[in-house]
Amino acid sequence: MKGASSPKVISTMGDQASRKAMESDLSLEFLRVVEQAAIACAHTMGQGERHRSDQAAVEAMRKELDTVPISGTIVIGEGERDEAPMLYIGEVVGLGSRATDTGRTFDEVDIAVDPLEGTNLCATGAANAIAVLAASERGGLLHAPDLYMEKLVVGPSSKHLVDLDAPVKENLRAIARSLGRQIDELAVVVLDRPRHEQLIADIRATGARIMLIGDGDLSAGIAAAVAGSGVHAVMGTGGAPEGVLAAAAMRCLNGEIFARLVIKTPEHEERCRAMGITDPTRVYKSEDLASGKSIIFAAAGVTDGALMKGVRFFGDGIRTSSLVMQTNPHRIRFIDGIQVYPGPAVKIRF
Ligand code: VTB
Repeated sequence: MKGASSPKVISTMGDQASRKAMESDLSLEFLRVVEQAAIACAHTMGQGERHRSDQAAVEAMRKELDTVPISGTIVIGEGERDEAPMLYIGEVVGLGSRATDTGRTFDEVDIAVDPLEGTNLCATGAANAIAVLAASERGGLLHAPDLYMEKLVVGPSSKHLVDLDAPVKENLRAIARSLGRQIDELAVVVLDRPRHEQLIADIRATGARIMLIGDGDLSAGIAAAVAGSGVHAVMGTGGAPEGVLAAAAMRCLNGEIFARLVIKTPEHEERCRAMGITDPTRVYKSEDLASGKSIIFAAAGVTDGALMKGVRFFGDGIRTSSLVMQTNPHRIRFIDGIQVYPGPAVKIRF
């Protein structure tokens, strides 16, 4: 019988086939997913309504994801099933989530999303809000609980020289040495939060420069892993789910995140156990948080940032700036895209 009751066809070809799918140009499919999320919430920029901004990004991302030829499972999303109507943990997305009788097979892909990283940034029109998605073959992204996570993010030259438990001074000395500069020539990004008072004092005591940010340690982490961005490290405590997304980006950029969950109560412990995390004191690196053989990472700028411009509405269309990366084949693409409005006299600027 045709229709909604037909069984959906999901590939069970195993790891290798799933990785092959990841190596095909799924990355460009994910590009349009983050582009659409970025455009939707960019319409709300500066309106002072963070929830509306987030909702716009979530709805657009969910809708676009359903056109991607995968059987995707959200492993990091907007919350548990009872907390979030869309993009909740465990939700199946993509063409494979729809009943089909075509016999077409879809590969199984795990997906981590942050449809709007920096809801406040978008709501106030501040820099560095991005729409983000990471994907891997099944099982390749840690199912992180929505807790805080201590993080240290650095680029390729410093990654073998720092330690999450080393004093701030030692880490900054090592980073400066690896980059061939003085400590007071470094710029460290820290979320501007009371919990970082001591960390900020410790960094200041070394003479290193600090960029305090209101939100968005994920885009700061990406910047830290890219030479020429003016960011040399990210330090401090932020969200664990975004730590997994940062790890996926590090896998592509050859940077490193060192991370440890902040577990303060028995309830936190229980949440970790429920997600299969047995050693709560573990220091994770990017290979642990995003262990997949094939990783894809896609981000689109919502507001202007260090690596991507924000969404621009120019009358004849919409211009977006995105970063799409993958490990297999290892490729980084900075993409400047234009969605053109219909009309006979449309003008495109270089
Ligand atoms: C936010 C956000 C970050 O962590 O700070 C959040 O800006 C958690 O911190 O980008 P608060 O509860 O203090 O706001 C991030 O989402 C990601 O790490």
